[in-house]
Amino acid sequence: MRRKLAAGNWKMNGLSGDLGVLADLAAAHGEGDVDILICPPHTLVNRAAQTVADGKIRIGGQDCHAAETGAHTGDVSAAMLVDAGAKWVIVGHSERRTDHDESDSDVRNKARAAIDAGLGVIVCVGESLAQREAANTLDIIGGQLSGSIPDLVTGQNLVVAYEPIWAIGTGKVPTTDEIGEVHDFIRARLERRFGAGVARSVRLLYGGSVKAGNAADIFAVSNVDGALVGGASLTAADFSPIVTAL
Ligand code: G2H
Repeated sequence: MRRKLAAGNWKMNGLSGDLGVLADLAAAHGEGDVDILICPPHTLVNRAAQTVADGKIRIGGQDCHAAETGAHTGDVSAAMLVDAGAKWVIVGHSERRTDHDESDSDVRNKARAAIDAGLGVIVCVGESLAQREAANTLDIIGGQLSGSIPDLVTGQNLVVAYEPIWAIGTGKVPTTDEIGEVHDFIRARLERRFGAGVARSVRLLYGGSVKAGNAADIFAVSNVDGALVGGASLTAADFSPIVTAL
């Protein structure tokens, strides 16, 4: 049985004074059966991890470099995230793919480095509006899955997040049928490549304008095991009802 996962992606938001959200979430959901992961900006990873030590909330990074060390000004390695207390890292978010020109093979190398360092990886995939309108969604997702996921994953260290680019931060959300079609496809592709055991265990998250008002409908879709939440993960008031809906 896959455990449900509510993951918050704070993106480039959050100062140390905002970490009270973690205590609020722990107080509200400390005994629940939903895994909670918060991915703050790198500057807060260590302090966030210390804040939730011994609790059930986990802390993750939003990206890592594929190299272990070296002359990469401004970058952070997977080992650095581990050292700071992270357990997971997001790789291949569409904002990284777009803003930093990251290719599938870049994402795959980052994911490999993260797993080698002992992190779990949340690999993001998603189509643009033009690709959906051209009926290319499944081809695009299939290509991203093949290109971005390294061979060494297990059911425990891989999570896949389906985030249609056109739904990110826009308030637009695919229909539940559209989400279900893509999630079923992702599960089938994982089974074809990694076998039924791994595919059955990998958690599939939906991401893109998830809010308290639409979470329950999204979570009722088959093969949706949770959500990767951006804007609505910044406050406990917004995120807590999403956790409860799982
Ligand atoms: C999609 C999501 C979080 P938001 O990027 O990864 O952000 O919930 O703000 O659309």
